Amino acid sequence: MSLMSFGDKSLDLSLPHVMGILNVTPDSFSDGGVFHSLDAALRQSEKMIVEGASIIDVGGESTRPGAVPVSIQQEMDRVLPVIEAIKKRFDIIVSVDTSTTQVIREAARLGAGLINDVRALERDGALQAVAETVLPVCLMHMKGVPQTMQQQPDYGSVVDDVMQYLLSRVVECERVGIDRSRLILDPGIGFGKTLSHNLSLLNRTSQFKEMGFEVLIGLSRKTMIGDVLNLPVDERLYGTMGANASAYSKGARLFRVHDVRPHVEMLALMSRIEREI
Ligand code: 7PJ
Repeated sequence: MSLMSFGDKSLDLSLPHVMGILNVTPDSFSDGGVFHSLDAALRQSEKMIVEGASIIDVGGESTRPGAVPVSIQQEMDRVLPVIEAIKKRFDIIVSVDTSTTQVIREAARLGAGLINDVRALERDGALQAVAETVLPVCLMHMKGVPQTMQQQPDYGSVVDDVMQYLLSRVVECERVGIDRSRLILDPGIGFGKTLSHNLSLLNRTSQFKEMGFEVLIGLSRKTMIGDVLNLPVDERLYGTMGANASAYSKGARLFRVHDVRPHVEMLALMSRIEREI
């Protein structure tokens, strides 16, 4: 057992867990933003819960390459009613995919169980906002900003650079009183990385785990899958599952995906085989 507390619930992170993606942006690239309305968001949440998701990740800011920034008020209006409605209706951990201090505060108040920040709490006040809760936080690495991050990203050694960055954010978290037992690390697949960078990071997933942190991987339907297979976004499920299976075998235990049931079933087999001696 390796229990981590997510607000009012806990997960055993010796087992794999699926985090279902719930985009509440009008421009979400792979689901066309069809879950913009509260009703549709609740239906999609219920589907993912029935399919075995352990966490629903609610995001109101598109961070796809080239996406335009969203105002704080817009993000609050999109995300908070959805979090509140899911917590009222279902017995599930809700994660909030945000970098915005006000959203972190309000989401925590409404019962969110995880703060998922693609900017690793770099925005003003974000560290403090998380420190004022008891929630875990996923620190993701991104090089640059979404508008321009895919324009010739460059590293000395991508694995070392990403590791060093995340460890520097761990130090900042500890400085404000966020214990390292609350931290989850994510190499940030597709965030300021070439295909080769993404593949190297996945190949070395175990290095992040060996630093003593739980690892979350988000690669569902991303460009790297399309680049390897030469397939459009709606045909990337099998590739996504292969890459996530690899990450599982290298120690990742949290998987942020669009397609919940296929991953729950794949990971159930991966996990059973690993545990049978
Ligand atoms: C990630 C994320 C990821 C974490 C997005 C997309 C882009 N959060 N939010 N890790 N990606 N922790 O889903 O294509 O990789 S948004």
